Amino acid sequence: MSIEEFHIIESTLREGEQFVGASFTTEQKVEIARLLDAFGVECIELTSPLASPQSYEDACTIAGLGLRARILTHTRCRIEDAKRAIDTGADGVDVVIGTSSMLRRFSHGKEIDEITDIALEVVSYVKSQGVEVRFSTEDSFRSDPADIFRVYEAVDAIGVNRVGIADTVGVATPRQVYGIVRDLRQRVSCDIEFHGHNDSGCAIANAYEALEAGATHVDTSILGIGERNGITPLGGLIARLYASSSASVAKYDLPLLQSLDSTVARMVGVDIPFNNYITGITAFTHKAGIHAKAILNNPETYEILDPQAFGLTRYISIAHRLTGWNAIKNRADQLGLGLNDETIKTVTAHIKTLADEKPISLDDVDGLLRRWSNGGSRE
Ligand code: HCA
Ligand code: CU
Repeated sequence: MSIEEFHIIESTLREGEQFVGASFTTEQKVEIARLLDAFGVECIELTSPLASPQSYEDACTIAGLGLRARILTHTRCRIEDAKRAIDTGADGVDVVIGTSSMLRRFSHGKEIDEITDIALEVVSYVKSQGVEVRFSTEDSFRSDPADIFRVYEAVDAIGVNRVGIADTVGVATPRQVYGIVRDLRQRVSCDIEFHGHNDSGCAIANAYEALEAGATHVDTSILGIGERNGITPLGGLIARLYASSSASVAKYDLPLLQSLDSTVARMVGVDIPFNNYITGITAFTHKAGIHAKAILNNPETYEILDPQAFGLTRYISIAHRLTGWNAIKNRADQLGLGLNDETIKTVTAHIKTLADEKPISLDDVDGLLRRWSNGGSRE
């Protein structure tokens, strides 16, 4: 299966609403949904319409916006829930049930046979209403693979649109994800979705491995927001996919990532992390002299992501002790100062000495360069 064929299920309006700082108003949900649609995600997942009366109203509103993206609701695997979800007018219902021994014991108390019966009942009901249906098992990686494969095969046999594997607790490694999705790919003919939490920092790698193993859909949220420290971030997944094949993400309006990240950061009251994929303030900043020199010659030396593709620009930091004369020369040229290489090297040495004494700014560097160009010196 080619990794070019994936679909993003953007769950900021479902998993993201489970982030502790998130409490979106209707207007905010509509703004996020429209932005995601403009970006080009294939599906938008919404909070269960049973969560609250407003959640139901908002699901109806978003389903009625006429967006290009498919609108999916998310519910427990129960007929009453599925009915209410269908009432919203959404394109699909994503149902989920816990299959790990822990969830079976401490959550719903059901055995696998019973879970299979319920799954079959709910899947066939949603299908009979002409609506798309996905069946997923919560905590898939702490479930017995034989158990979950049995349920997946049963719902596949009656025509479920998609089955989902969920790393609910962020415990899975990329190799485990690859293994389970590859095995599942051989057992079912329907689409396969992966949903991965980021507790141990593997959410992007796990989503990527799921796609490599034949998954067709991956769940994301903006900035990765969700329960605890969240899930696969949209921007991080895009960075990973772009790094392997920029053509694979050409279907998305990449410069919109910046507005998606900053809009949601503002709404949930956080800053975009400085080291965030693509939109972090330092994502395209280069510092050491050796890096700066190479970047000035050819940005691909130290960049696998082209900032321009995301509507962003790179920045070369030169006011510090690690600076190099090529970067200083480039700055002198920017300022229109015709300094020869020898002088540039002398100024660079002064900058390094000065930076050893105290933090310096670009203004300090510019001042030094100007003084030298006027025939002066450091003093
Ligand atoms: C939840 C759990 C979930 C569901 C994932 C899915 C998880 O409902 O909060 O529907 O595939 O991580 O298991 O987000
Ligand atoms: Cu989750």
